Amino acid sequence: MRVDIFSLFPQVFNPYMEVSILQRAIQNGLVEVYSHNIRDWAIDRHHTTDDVPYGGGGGMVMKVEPVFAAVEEILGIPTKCPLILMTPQGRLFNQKTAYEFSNLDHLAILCGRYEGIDERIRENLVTDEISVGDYVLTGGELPALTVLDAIVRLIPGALGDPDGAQDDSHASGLLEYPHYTRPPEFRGSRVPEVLLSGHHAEIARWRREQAIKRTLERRPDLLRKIELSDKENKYINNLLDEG
Ligand code: JBZ
Repeated sequence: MRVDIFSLFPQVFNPYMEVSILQRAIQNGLVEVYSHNIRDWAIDRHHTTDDVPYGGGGGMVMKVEPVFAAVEEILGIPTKCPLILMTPQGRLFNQKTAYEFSNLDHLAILCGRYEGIDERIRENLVTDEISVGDYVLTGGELPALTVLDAIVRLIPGALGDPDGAQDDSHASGLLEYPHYTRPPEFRGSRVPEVLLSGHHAEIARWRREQAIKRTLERRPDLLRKIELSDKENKYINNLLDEG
């Protein structure tokens, strides 16, 4: 997979790409990531990438020409690969979208800055608009890294573990069960006995129940989106009856 990122701060991607899963995936040739500085395509003497809004008002607007020039030079005309704009106006990113993007051979991400981008970039260049959440950020760079991380770890072989991402929170639609490692007791607080029992079927059942319980307590909205067995639904009803 190839990912091209267009940004006014392309250097912020490097440190993260030099660590963790992303670094290994790049080293193993599973993904190539290129970050491009939009300013390199600003042709005026001051390399201007923003301008005042038509109609007045505060703030600056990202100019259309440098973005078009950058994207067209790197991706070609017409651009063949999806170009995702990171914007608070986009649809919310989730694991389903991460799976969809991870199946692409080539993906491009445009990071907004300033108060906004010239609407013609949206209308004529961008194919998809994504937000990572309902909070205020300064630019699309951190959202782009978030999306990149979520996608790359889904590429087969990106995680060392052959079971890959299947147990992760949200992969099953449930939050994860509680984890413990040694020692078995710490300041009087014990690891649940079932995990020390070596009884694999019991452990699997306990974990599934804990995942359901935790999701019910913290993210009941997620439970409405997934299919549970009759037994699991009974377990939920029991939890609800207990109050
Ligand atoms: C995003 C000005 O550029 C921005 C500002 C906020 C912002 C993004 C880009 S992308 N928030 C999000 O994903 O929620």
